[in-house]
Order: sequence, then C-alpha cells, then structure tokens
Amino acid sequence: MTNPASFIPLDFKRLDEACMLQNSQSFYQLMSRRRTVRDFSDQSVPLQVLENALMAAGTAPSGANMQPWHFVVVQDAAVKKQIREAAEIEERELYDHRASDEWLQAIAPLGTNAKKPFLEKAPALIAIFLKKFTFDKSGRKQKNYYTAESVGIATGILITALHNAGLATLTHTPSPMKFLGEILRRPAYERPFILLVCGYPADDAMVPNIKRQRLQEISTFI
Ligand code: IYR
Repeated sequence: MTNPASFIPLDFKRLDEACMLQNSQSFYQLMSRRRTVRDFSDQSVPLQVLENALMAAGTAPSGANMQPWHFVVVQDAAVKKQIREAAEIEERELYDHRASDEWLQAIAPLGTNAKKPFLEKAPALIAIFLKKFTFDKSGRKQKNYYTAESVGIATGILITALHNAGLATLTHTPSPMKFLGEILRRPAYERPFILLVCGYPADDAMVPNIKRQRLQEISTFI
C-alpha cells in the first residue's frame, strides 16, 4: 500500500470579472501570434529561460500524478548534427516512399521537405520523452497512466511558456523517432514523443499563410 494522500489548502487567487476578461483577452492575443517556425537564427538563448519554461511544463496535470515526461535539452553542436543526420534519413524515406499521396498533399501548403537544417541551426532542441514506467525510490517499477495525454499537455505548456518568453518553436516529429532515444542514451521504457526545436526566428523568417478556425467552428455551447 502507498501512503494515503496528505492534503494542504489550495493556493487560489480569485480575480474580479473585469480582470478575468482582461487576462483572457490579452492571453488570446498573445497566443494568436504564436506560429510554428522553421527558419531559425543561430543566436543562443538564455539558459534560464529554457529552465523556467521546463519548470512550467513540469506543472502539467498527469495520470495519477506520475509526471511521465523527461526533457533533454540539446545545445551541443555535434549532438545536433547527429540528430539532423538521423532525422533526415527517416524523413527522406518518408517523403520518397512511406507517406501516402493524401498525406503529402495535406502537408504541401507547409512547404516542408526532407531537409532539416533547423536541427543544426537552432540553438536548442528539446527532446521530449514519454515514460511508460517510473521507478520509485526503492527501484520498484510503476506503470504510468494516460501518458500521451499527460505529455501532450506538458508539451503544450512548454510551447506556451517559450512563446510567452519570446522564443519560437517547431514541433518536429521525424517518423520514426527511435534514433532519438539511441543518440541521447535514454532508457528503453522512454518513448520519443516530440522534438521541440527552439530559438529566435531568423530575421527574414516566413511562415505559411494559414488561417485558424473561428470559435463557432471549433466549439459548441449547449
Ligand atoms: N515529419 C515530416 C512531415 C510532416 C508531417 C506533418 I502531419 C506536418 O504537419 C509537417 C511535416 C516533416 O517534418 O517534414
């Protein structure tokens, strides 16, 4: 049996309605300027900003509070090069053989191809791993729950925190990503989830002219 939970008073600040409206409005404005970026500057980013964003990601809710995530921040040029080379091998296979015509058509507006120079140019790659198991203090293997949901939420918070701090990101998912665990020497019970490319955008960065769906399209109020 594990210890029964102990409880503490909730630290919650109630806001007046004007403040709630103002906060929700300005947060939406902030987030509506977030774009996935593929043209990065090679300028380095403040390490403490990455650390704070990772701590924010670590506050995500998770199944049974198992916190089934691990983040590897790669800034080393040689390791970034290794990751780029391995990713490009998989991506060449994907674009040339594995992806269906329907898939290639769906991503055509994004202008992507098998070349991934941003994996070397961007100052930081955050490899996000999903832990199928956790080992407790006594080394006992514990199963984790709702891992994809939990790590997905943590990744969302991380992207939001980095954007809020003035950094751009790219959610990159070379497929398959097994090479990431090998290069970064992660244990077999961790599965690569997303490779988050992070840095400042290049001065001349361009992004596809995509539109976001309206509230009425993405929601139903009953
Ligand atoms: N992983 C490839 C292909 C790709 C797939 C999807 I779904 C995208 O939204 C974008 C790209 C690549 O990164 O190029």
